[in-house]
Amino acid sequence: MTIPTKPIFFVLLISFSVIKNYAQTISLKDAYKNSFMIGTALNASQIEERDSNAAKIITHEFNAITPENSMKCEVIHPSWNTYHFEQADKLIAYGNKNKIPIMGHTLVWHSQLSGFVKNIQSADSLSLFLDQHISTIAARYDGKIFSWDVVNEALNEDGSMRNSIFLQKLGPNYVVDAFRIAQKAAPKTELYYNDYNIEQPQKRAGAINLIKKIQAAGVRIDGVGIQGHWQLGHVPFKDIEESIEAFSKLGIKVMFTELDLTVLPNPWDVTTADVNMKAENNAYFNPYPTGLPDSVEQMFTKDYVQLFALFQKHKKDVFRVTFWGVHDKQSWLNNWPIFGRTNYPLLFDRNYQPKEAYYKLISITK
Ligand code: 9MR
Repeated sequence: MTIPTKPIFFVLLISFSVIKNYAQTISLKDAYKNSFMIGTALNASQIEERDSNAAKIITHEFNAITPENSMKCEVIHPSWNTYHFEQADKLIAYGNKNKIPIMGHTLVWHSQLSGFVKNIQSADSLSLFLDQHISTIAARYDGKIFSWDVVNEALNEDGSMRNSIFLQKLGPNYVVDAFRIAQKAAPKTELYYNDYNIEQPQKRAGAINLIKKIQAAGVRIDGVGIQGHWQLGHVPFKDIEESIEAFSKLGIKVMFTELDLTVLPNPWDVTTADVNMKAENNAYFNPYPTGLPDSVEQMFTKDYVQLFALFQKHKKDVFRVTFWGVHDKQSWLNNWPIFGRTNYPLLFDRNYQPKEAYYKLISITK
């Protein structure tokens, strides 16, 4: 046996101590069990347990799972009267086997719509689609999943209704109609409105109006999901706190449903999660292709700690916090708004190792 040279010896020592610490650490879900659920989004390979490293993290850390894409229209309902339930059914089986509640995502969204929906011309046909799509899918999974994001991203930044195909053809009441259809098809499933930037005052006011409108129509809405795609150094803590207070006053659950913190420069002045906005890659916009500098990692830890301290402060009203992915390598933020960057937005790194922020989020609960 050769004696390891010093650097290798230290690398081994450090990695053993990280593994040892991780094995000894209680999980996120246990650390926060008296506060709120801790969830993650799963991609298709994770649902099918083809990602064995992620599989261990998922069952150890999380007590809520959201399909990142498997229940979206283009996957589950590719053409009129044709449904592909395979991926969603696998998710149900995975949730049952591991006893993890499933948060359905999403029934009505202008993005990732199937081609046939985009080509619908008449209001009558679109209304038929809305009814059939929601009734069929929501009824199939009623009692099998915990909740649905019934409508996703129906608002503009100024709080007005987004000019989607649904608004254009059906008018602003389509949101109330969607919840009405869902409540009939899925009496045992919680029903939520989900959107990004609704912590920001103008858009928040729009969301509050929308929720009040659903309630005034006598239709059930159980919660609101603030997505939480935020940027390092610019987390809007004050807006987040005011939103928890304002939304919970409506008598509904408040959740953070797609949490991640991008550490990369933003090509625009605005914070957005609009998947239609894209920019070109270059070295300026991809500054950390081989690793995150310590100084940035420290800011990252600090922002996450401040955020979870805020969630903890409002644990009476915060029902769930879900990360948008298990580890950095799978994050949508590597490819949006610029394709092919190296981003570091989650608590587990590209090698499935927990970051310092992970340990700190657990230690602040003690
Ligand atoms: O994470 C999802 C990514 O894999 C898809 O390519 C993308 C396409 O629209 O959607 C991502 O998830 C989105 C979510 O469904 C709704 N809010 C914004 C999320 C990030 O784009």
